[in-house]
Amino acid sequence: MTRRGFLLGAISAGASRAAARPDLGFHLTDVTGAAGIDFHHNSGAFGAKYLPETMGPGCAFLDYDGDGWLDILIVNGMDWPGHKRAPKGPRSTMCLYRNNRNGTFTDVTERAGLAVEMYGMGVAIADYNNDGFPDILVTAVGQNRLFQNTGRGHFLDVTEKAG
Ligand SMILES: [Ca+2]
Ligand SMILES: [Ca+2]
Repeated sequence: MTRRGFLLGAISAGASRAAARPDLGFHLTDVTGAAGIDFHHNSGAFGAKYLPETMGPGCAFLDYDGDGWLDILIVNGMDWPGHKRAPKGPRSTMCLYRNNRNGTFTDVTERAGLAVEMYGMGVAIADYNNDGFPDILVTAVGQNRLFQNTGRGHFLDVTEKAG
């Protein structure tokens, strides 16, 4: 069998499986852009093929401002040291999107104090200091970071203070 024949067969088999999918009773529509989410993951990839580059960023739903509506936090990576793509370009940081309660979100990363550049990988949300406001732990290549929710729409990096 030639490579072309193999590929055509694989494509044909995939199309047959797609056509045979049962009706699940619902349909999903991509509303990312319409909802105001404009996030670009920076894996820092430049050709060395480091393992962290192969993984997507972590994401969490949390109600950081306590209004009863879930907000979205998406973790980001960054350029590797010595391989900055655009030396004076925008930094890649995690993004916090506040729920506008109408199906859209607003990027509040800067005002929330979360425009911090790090090679983030995952995220956990918990109220570590039991004040009623969810806090953020970002796992990263290098130092993990703990951000304490002040309850006033802002977070403080308390990594060192927390030990
Ligand atoms: Ca909220
Ligand atoms: Ca808290």
